[in-house]
Amino acid sequence: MSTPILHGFPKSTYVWTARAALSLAGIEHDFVSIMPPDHRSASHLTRHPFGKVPSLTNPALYEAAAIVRWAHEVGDASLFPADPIDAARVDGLVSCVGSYAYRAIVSGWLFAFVWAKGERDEAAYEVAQQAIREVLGVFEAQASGPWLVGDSLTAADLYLGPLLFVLLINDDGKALLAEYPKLQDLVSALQAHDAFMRVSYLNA
Ligand SMILES: N[C@@H](CCC(=O)N[C@@H](CS)C(=O)NCC(=O)O)C(=O)O
Repeated sequence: MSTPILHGFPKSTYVWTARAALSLAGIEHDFVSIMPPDHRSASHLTRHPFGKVPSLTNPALYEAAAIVRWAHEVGDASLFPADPIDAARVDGLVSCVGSYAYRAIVSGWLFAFVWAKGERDEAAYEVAQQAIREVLGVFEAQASGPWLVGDSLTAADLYLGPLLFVLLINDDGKALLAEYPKLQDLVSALQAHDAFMRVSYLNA
């Protein structure tokens, strides 16, 4: 089989998730960096019809979930627990990252405030921080520690982990994370995981 090629923004959390799944599974891949607005180009739309990243070629797959699932099925790492209920819990947490955590941390905090220019609306910033607390509190309550489900790394950790690293960008984010000891332990466990860190957006 030809070498898989992953296309994406170097700093994307979802790209890190997908690359981490390949890396943990022992699937060598090439990474092709694309930057906005190229994710809307005709050539990228052939790879991802909704103009998002990540996408993979060899085999052609789009959406992080598809890439993570393929890595789990064909690679060396088990990213979903064998127990059906635990596997379903992983799916639930992955869905929560896409539906709630990404919005709170990336759209509602990083883009809206940390990277935004101009004077900050402090009341709105506090609301944004509170939205992160609401999401992280749910993950903290459910986490086994250090991993989210069970006693080993799963796809759920590969999804939430890159978002937790976003919080390390400044002191406010670090203070938020410090409120959640099990999630801090998750970050430490991931920091010690070579296959995860090797494809980190921190290296991009
Ligand atoms: N549902 C997608 C979401 C991926 C996603 O939102 N990627 C962001 C970068 S982190 C993106 O492509 N943003 C470009 C845009 O929304 O225009 C997945 O799970 O792969």
